[in-house]
Amino acid sequence: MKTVAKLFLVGISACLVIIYVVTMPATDSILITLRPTPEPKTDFIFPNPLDDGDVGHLDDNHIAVETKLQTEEDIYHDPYLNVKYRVDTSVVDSFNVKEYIDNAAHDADPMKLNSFDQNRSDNIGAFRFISDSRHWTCLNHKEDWSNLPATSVIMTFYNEARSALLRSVTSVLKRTPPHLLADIILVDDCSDDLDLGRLLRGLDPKIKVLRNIERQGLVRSRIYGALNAAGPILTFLDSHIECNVDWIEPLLYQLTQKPRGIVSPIIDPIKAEDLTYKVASSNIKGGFTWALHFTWVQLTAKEMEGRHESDPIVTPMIAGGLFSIEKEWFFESGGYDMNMDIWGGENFEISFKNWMCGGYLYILPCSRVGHIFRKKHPYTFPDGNGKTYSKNTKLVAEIWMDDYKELFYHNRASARYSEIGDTSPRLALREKLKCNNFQWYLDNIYPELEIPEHNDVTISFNDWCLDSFGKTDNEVGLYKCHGKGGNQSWQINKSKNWVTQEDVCLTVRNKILVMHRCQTGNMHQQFEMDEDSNTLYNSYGDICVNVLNFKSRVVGVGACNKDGVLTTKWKIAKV
Ligand code: LR7
Ligand code: MN
Repeated sequence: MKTVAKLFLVGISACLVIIYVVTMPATDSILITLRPTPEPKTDFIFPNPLDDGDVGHLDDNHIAVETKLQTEEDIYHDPYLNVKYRVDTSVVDSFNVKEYIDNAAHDADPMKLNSFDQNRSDNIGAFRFISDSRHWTCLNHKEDWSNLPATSVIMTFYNEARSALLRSVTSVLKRTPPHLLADIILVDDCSDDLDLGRLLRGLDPKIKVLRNIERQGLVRSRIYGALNAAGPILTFLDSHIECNVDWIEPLLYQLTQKPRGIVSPIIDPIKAEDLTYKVASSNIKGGFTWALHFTWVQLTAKEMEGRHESDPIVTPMIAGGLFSIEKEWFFESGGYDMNMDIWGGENFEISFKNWMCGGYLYILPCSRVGHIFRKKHPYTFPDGNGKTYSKNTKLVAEIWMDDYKELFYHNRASARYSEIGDTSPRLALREKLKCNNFQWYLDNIYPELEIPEHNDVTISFNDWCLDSFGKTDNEVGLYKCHGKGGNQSWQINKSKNWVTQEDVCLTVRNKILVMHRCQTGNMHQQFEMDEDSNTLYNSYGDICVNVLNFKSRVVGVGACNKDGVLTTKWKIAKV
């Protein structure tokens, strides 16, 4: 492990970094007086992070002890603390919460800088009480927690809202037993605000603040943090989270039982619009699409059989931001792929690698951490978001997915042209760790993942091809066949009757055709190719895809008169 760590050190030294190490004297503690526990509430709603909708109701078995914060008024008139900032600043000796938060950059639009409501975040302040979202049986755990290893907590951040970062750190300090917390490594990924990270040294002597003098992205920042971590366990967290009660013990305990692997808490959603803390279902796991998009998926019927809500969830993927791993295994298994920039992709590589190379991934429902889910990135990507994501996921496909990389390219055509540099060191790692192949992963870890046929085709009429023009929710039309695939290349999914490009489906909308996100069961997206008559049929409307006006290249749906002239006969050909 030492040589691997050294290799990383050599790599990271190229990234030019400055280290601020804590020299603050020990402050007593930042504990504040606990308020009395309100009566449990039973009307919490499960949000499904997959679609941000509510998919069920929390039953009486969950320990919900938080009053819901709904409106601005609720925040100001919190019955337990009648101050703007909900932390007793007098007990944080060297740290002035109000000054720290007030001196952050703000915009007139509170959603602008962070893609979540910064004012509400500021008003909550350094700490708040949140629903204890665990199932009640988690309280009766049988594991012996008396001899657990300590963890280092690593948080990297770029232009995070001060109040959110502060609350993330405070929740770690207050909800982690001190003997289980080796240190907190904050890696400032070259944020504009120099004080954002470094002032937090004043919070607690366990905090180390490192700062990149050039933005590196979360992968290289996390490695840098890991190299400076003192504990035998590494716990990575995003910088806008709130740890819940007893969050760390189940993670650490599991790693003592089975050291080579990765454990994640259930990630409870904190809503970006109002910062309310929601309770996530414990019956979902991480999955992905062939375009390498992370998704949440329901556990299969087989997995649900005899399942208890507090049982570990065996997951094909982790979301990526919140997990614990033994430091030794993290480095032995190659850390992260240092070629990945800014954001995205690293969760695929660490997930595939762990399963394929002798590790495992569990989500532990008795460990809960809240995370602010937002709808868009608040920050810029130096090379653009799409290009960066293509590059990072292409590294995953080329290194870990064997021939299945072709499926990835079919679904993310732009990645074919991404420059990814030399993959040989990572391929050598795969050799060295004697990893199973991707087929093994699919068969054993994610057998229910549908494997679409490779059937890139053009759908044409008199040398004019059906063309999506590369846009979603926009009219599909005809364009002279150019033979280059791209927006004229279609996949026909025979089991779902979808006609797709990447993750979007040909969809009937008001008699015309558009591309729209594929939705299982959406009848407007189901087409059958009638091979005798060469018509494209939508059984729901009993209608066919027709050229409506050849002159203006308008395509839509209309009558199916399969023998007559009304219905367009399409030619399907391999690209
Ligand atoms: O250049 C950057 N440098 C950074 O240090 C860009 C980001 N970051 C930091 C950032 O401040 C944050 O703390 O990296 C962290 C993750 O960035 P987010 O919060 O913008 O990402 P996310 O929550 O949208 O994305 C999820 O997927 C990412 C893929 O690269 C990472 O794995 C995130 O950690 C991950 N977050 C979670 O798993 C939380 C649950 C979300 C889901 C699903
Ligand atoms: Mn995040």
